[in-house]
Amino acid sequence: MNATELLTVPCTKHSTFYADVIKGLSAPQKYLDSKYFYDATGDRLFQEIMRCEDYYPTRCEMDILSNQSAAISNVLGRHCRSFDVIELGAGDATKSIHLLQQLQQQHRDYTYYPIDISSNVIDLLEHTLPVEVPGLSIQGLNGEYMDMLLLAKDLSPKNKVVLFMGANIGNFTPDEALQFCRTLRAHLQPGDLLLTGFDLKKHPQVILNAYNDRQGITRAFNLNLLHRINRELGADFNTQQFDHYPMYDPSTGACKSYLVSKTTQQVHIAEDVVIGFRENELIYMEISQKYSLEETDHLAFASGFTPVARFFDRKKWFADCLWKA
Ligand code: AVI
Repeated sequence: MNATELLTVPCTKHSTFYADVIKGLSAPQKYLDSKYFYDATGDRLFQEIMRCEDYYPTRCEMDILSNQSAAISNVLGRHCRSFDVIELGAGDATKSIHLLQQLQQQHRDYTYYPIDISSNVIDLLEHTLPVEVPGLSIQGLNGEYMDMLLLAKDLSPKNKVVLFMGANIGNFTPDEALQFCRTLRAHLQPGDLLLTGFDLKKHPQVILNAYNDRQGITRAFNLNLLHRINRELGADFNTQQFDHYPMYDPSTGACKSYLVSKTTQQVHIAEDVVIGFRENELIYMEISQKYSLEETDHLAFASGFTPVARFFDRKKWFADCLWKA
């Protein structure tokens, strides 16, 4: 290794990823933070999940946006005369593009501010969206949601329509979701609007199947985090010694994914940390919280918003809820 290489080798032990992994795997109930699912392989697997038959939320929300964008933009216009659109975690904007196109057709004068933690995502959106939505004014914001919201407020005094789609709110526990919505409300002006995608409570088997798809993609998605720890933190997880175990509790709406250690085993991380697993010991991986409509309204009021409209897919499995600050 030469001097230049030495400078470019990431110091894993000082990374937040390392600290979070060690903290999670040393807790009495072991856990890993689901935000770490999304490395390059995780992104690809998540794209596959969204296309797979058993995982319905993406198709449901696409049904709403592709068929009801005209209705959504009319309601936005009724509640707010002039606004900019901000999207939290814009990704590839495949759903929101329908709304952006509709707003263009209605000659609304707005700027679209996609916010994403990935600069690649922002670069791609800035290049591709103006082609797909001719005339679109777009300014990507690369960073944390709340910091970028403040920046967008500085960039333009207009009211904001904030999009938080894709059932991402479900990856918070109900308490975290309340805290998140309260913080969001504190960053908005009276009259701003928030459109949030909620996956609704439905037949428990349908929900469980979505997180235990027959092709095993969700299983691979969960196990990929162990592979990622091996790759990036020099660990030696044997992923064949872990099972994917999702469970859904219809009484609380919590769908939780775990990995189960199939045997008593030890895993080494970054050479000097040893994590012991008992047979059948769990690693808590992710929550995907499901909501009733009453619960979405309750969340709105408890965080200082007023619910103003809801848009459903044909099956009424998913709701995009519009709240006013
Ligand atoms: C990103 N998020 C809304 C997905 C969900 O449904 O909770 C992540 C996911 N995990 C497994 N499948 C999909």
